Amino acid sequence: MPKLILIGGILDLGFMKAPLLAADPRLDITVWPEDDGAEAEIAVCWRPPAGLLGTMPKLKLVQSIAAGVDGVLNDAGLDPALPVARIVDDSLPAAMSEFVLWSVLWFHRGLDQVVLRDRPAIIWQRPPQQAAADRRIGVLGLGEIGGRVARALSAQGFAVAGWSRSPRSLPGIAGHHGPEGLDALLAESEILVNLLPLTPRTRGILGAATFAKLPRGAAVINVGRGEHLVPEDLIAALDSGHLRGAVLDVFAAEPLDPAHPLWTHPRVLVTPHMAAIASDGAVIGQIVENAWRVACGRPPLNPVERGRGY
Ligand code: NDP
Ligand code: OXD
Repeated sequence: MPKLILIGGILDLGFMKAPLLAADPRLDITVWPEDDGAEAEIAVCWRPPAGLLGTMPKLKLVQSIAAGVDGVLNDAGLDPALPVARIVDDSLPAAMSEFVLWSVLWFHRGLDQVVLRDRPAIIWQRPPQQAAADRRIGVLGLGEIGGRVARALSAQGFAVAGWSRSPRSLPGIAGHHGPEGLDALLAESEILVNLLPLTPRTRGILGAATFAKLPRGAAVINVGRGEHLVPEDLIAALDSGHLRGAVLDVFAAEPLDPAHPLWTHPRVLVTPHMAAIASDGAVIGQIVENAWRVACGRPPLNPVERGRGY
């Protein structure tokens, strides 16, 4: 079996050793930093320290334990020809659809006005209500997860538009694509949901220029990556009244610094990167399957297209 090393930059992945060995006792597993990875052939990673993978000369596969691969692809020393695989699991779009639906309802039903942290507690006042069909939602990213979320919102009756890099045709979803398609989507989005992967093109996309193109009173839900958001631009847009509120699940540095102003902003809900968590069975199963594939010289499950960056 190929030598497998567990690497977590901000999280010790040593806890995965026992379930991996339970799934297949023949696996040869070490944990970074006790092992420096000089002999490792498969690196199983969550946000490895920058530059580390480039120091492991025998790697045949980099396996992300997450759906997002930004944390491994931003390693300048990574051989461009090295295969990278991610987790694709049906539990992710299902869980993400629940989380986004809840966040959308928070704004759509005006709960953000009823449960505001900066208002006196005892006020009997109904916020205005409108039909789901009249609520326009824009979803950035129509991939494995974003596409399913867009369809779940549409099935709930919302007017949904989506944005992707290449043209995507999803039943009931108004499709936009490419840089030239973004402004049209933003102009129509009362609630903007971000489910893009983090790449050089999407970093900082939730910033002042994007917010200015949203209708006044729009809300933002960020479940992609923290680096998509420019926090000071969000706070400025909220404080000016241009944006109504935000639900934020992901942050550039996690856990979010206790002193960060987003924690206490009255129009922001912070959640701890919980929107969608792949089942242990899927993560362990895909790692074991890919270890065998490497052993047999076969391509991995769920490979990432290195050239496009996601
Ligand atoms: P996919 O790779 O399947 O889909 C990505 C989508 O984004 C595709 O539709 C793609 O377009 C589009 N896209 C990529 N780059 C651009 C661009 N420059 N302009 C326009 N559209 C672009 O990703 P998933 O749906 O599986 O996951 C999305 C992200 O969700 C992950 O990368 C991760 O960051 C995040 N995530 C967050 C979780 C959480 O708990 N908060 C849990 C799981 C994932 P095209 O269709 O043309 O390829
Ligand atoms: C993922 C995540 O990418 O947990 O899977 O964010």
